[in-house]
Amino acid sequence: MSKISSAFISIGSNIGEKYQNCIKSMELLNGLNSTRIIDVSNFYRTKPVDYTDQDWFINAVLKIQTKLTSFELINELQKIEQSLGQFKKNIRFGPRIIDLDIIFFNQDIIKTKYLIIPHPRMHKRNFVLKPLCDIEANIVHPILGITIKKLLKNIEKDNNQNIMRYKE
Ligand code: PH2
Ligand code: MG
Ligand code: MG
Repeated sequence: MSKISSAFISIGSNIGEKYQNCIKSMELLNGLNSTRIIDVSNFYRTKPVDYTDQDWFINAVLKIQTKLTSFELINELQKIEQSLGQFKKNIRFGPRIIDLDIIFFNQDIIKTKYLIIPHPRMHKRNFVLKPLCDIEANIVHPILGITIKKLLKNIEKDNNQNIMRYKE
């Protein structure tokens, strides 16, 4: 029997039918034999961070249960991105049809060239912390040792990171 792991996935889109791109990626993820989506945050319209000369994003966070390892999971996520037309682009942090990032995988800490978990910028990003808080505000960041609720509070003074509820 393979071990069942819990993971949190951040989803984002800022090209084309952004909300529909998110929904399609969720259907593909939930369609894997190995993986079930067990919770979905609210959806948000968010101002771009890091690379600001691009359209606003739709962002959300999913909680999944999976029989995959973290490395198998990132491969599946990349296949889903590609099936929606998203390939590696030149602009770092630039526009994308769909972006599926592993935020947490159990309480694992992984640092390889290919995969870093927890996601190395998640603790600074409103568009990850806010939806993550909708699902599980008391989960503890395995490296920083503080809750998501606290991390969100730490950056909420940063008004530059605009985020608002999105309803279809
Ligand atoms: N993703 C990025 C860079 N900047 N900004 C917002 N608001 N939402 C994102 O998902 C996002 C971003 C690179 O993955
Ligand atoms: Mg990303
Ligand atoms: Mg990514």
